[in-house]
Amino acid sequence: ANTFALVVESSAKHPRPDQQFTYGTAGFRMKADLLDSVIFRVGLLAVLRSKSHRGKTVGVMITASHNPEHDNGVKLVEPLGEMLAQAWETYAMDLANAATPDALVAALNKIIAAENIDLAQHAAVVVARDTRPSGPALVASLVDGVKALAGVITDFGVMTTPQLHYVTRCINTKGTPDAYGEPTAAGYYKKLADAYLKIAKGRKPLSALHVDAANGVGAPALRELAATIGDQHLGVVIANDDIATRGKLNHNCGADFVKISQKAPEGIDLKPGQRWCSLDGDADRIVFYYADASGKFKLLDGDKIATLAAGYIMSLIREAKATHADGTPLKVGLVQTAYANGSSTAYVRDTLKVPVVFTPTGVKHLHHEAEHFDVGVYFEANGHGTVLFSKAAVKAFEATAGKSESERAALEALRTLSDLINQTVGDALSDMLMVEVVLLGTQQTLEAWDAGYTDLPSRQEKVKVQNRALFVPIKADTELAEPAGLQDKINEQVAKFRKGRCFVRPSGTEDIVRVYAEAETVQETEDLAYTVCGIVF
Ligand code: NG1
Ligand code: ZN
Repeated sequence: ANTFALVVESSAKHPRPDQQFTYGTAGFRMKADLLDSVIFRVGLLAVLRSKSHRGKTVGVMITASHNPEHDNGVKLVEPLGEMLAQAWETYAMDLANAATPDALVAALNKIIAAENIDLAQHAAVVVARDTRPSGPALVASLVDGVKALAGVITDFGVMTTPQLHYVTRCINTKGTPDAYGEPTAAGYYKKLADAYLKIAKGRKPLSALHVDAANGVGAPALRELAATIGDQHLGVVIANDDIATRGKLNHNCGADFVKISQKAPEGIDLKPGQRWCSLDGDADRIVFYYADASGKFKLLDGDKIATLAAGYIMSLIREAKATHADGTPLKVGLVQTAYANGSSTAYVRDTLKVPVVFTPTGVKHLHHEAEHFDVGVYFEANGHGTVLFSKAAVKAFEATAGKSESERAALEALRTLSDLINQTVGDALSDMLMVEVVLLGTQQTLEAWDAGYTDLPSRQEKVKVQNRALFVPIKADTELAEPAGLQDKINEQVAKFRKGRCFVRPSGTEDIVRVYAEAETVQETEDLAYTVCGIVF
């Protein structure tokens, strides 16, 4: 019998539009109505990936994050919650772009041969989706794909992206020394709440935190989390929590809107003295903000979160006198991208005295680099990031005895932080609690947190071009190798501005080219950004 008879039969129900698909910085992402065939084929790939991991469970998240509601997307998650291995991105594209049934079967056979896959091996897949109206039909396409290769699939319904990463890791580590928690949404809330309460109990609560949930999955998730924690220990007021009305998701609200437009979500009354934050559409990004005494909007973005976390954790390590067993210091490092504000980089290097490493855009790159440290703090300026603790660091926190009360308290705080902070992926809810814990510990206002350094004015623009594939970024996205000569023209402009910095790169999630500029003043920054947009266009 033909092994792939069911694949061929099912794939006919998911016809492929005449279009080239790319697995970019955030998986496959585009208009939702183009995704049916792609997601069916991702179902096939997920089964093969599970088989190649000897039956370990693989995760699939259906979301387009901060992008418009009519978009959707899909990302694969490895068994321990990491992002998909590079080679498999190519396989994903081979499958998605196979133009005929024969080509599809050939692409499957190629993967099976290259990865030495035993088709008789059991396969398990878990899926979750955000609140987009296109989600349920796409989950059905995925189920068809998984079943066409005889895999078993569990649907977790609506979840945040980090929750799906969490349950995937929990399932695969259950009953082992590396067990990560209960593989359910309730288990997730309990894990975060327990860790948060260990630190927050007995501390003077901060004022209420207003949360713009982008009218997305973060709203119900945060409500559950806050209920698990209890409002005597965490006062949250949720705004933009309408997930029922079409067209509201991410619309003039959410972390991306706030970061790019550098203003509060529309329709929100931001009063001086209030504490605010915004999540994005799948709750893996968060940015904070407030209005200063004069009412001016002030943003605390991913760079600010990273410096807050790095500074606090370093002070705890110092206090705890935690080192490796042989007495060598724990290596703390920070990972940024070209979008990090120049002032933040200078602050980390010169004031915090923490090494900074740069990677290309996209969290998979940052995550990978952060793993090289004992405490690796990584954040994109847009608010996506987390803190990774190496096994050696966790061991040091557990093995260090602590000679005084303050040493023991610092060690306990470090252990708790490693539970509170999502180790699989950037997580807005976990990051929110991390920030709260730091601010609780130091009883800081958002204003005091912001005082560490002053952002250089910055500006991000989008330029629609004929073919963005012609733009080839190099040097961690800070320069273009192609089109020939373009980088020289950009450099020529940058040289004219005080503290000027500008780079251009093709987006991995939208059909545009991004232009980022920084300079001494707002006016100069705008001039630089617009001049370079003109050159690119
Ligand atoms: P693209 O569209 O490739 O710039 C955006 C973000 C990335 C990352 C991905 C995934 C910026 C400038 N870019 O990628 O950092 O978060 O989306 O969501 O914020
Ligand atoms: Zn997101």
